[in-house]
Amino acid sequence: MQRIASLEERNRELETLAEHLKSNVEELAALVYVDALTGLVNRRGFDAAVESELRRAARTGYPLALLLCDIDCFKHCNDTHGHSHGDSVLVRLAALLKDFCKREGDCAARYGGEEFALLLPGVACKDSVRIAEQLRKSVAALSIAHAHSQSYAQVTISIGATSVHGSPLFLRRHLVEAADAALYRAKRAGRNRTKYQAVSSTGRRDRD
Ligand code: GH3
Ligand code: MG
Ligand code: MG
Repeated sequence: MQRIASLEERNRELETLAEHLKSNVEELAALVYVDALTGLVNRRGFDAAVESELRRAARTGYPLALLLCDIDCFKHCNDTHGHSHGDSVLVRLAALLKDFCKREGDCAARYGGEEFALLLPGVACKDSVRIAEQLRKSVAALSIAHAHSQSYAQVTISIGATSVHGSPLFLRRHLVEAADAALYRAKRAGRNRTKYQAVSSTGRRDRD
C-alpha cells in the first residue's frame, strides 16, 4: 500500500516536471524569433511572418506592404557617440516601429544590424508611402543626436517601400528585392527619404 502511494507521489512529481519542461521548451521556441536587443521579431521571425502574410494575401486578395528602413550613416553615429549610444538608438527606433503596428498581422522586425522592417497587411501602394513618410518624420522628430551625419543633425532613416496585391505568384524574394531596390534608391537620392518600388511577377515599375 505504502509502495503504491509512493509511486503515485512520484508520478505526480514527474507530471509537474513534464509540464515545466513543456513550458520551458515553448518559451525557448518563442525566443528563437526574438531579437535580444530590441525585443522585436528577428530576421527568422520576419521571414516566417512574410511567408504567412503572403499566403493570406493570396487567399484574401488583400494587398500587403513592406517597408525596409535603414538608419542613415549609423556607423558615424557609433563612431561619434559610442556603441552603447548606438544600441540605445536601435532600442528607441524599435519602440517607435512597434507603435506603427496597429492592426492584427502588422509586424515590426529587426531585419539586420541597423535595418528594420515593417510588414503591413491590407496596405497598398499609396498608403505604404504615406505610412513610410509618417515613420520617417517620427524618427527625425525624436531628435536623437547624430553629430557626424552627412547633412543632418539628428538620426534619420531611409525607407524602401513596396506592396503586392494578393496573388500566389508572389514570393518573399519578390517583396524583399523590391523594397531593397527602393531603399537603395532612397540612399542614392540623398538619404532621409522614402522611395517606392512596385513588384509584380511580370516586371517592375518605379515611382519617384
Ligand atoms: P548608410 O546611410 O549608407 O546606411 O550608412 P551606415 O553607416 O548606416 O551603413 P554601414 O553599413 O556602413 O554601417 C552600419 C553600421 O551599423 C555599422 C555597425 O557598427 C552598426 N551596427 C550594426 N548593428 C549594430 C548594433 O547592434 N549596435 C550598434 N551600436 N551598432 C550596430
Ligand atoms: Mg544597412
Ligand atoms: Mg545604415
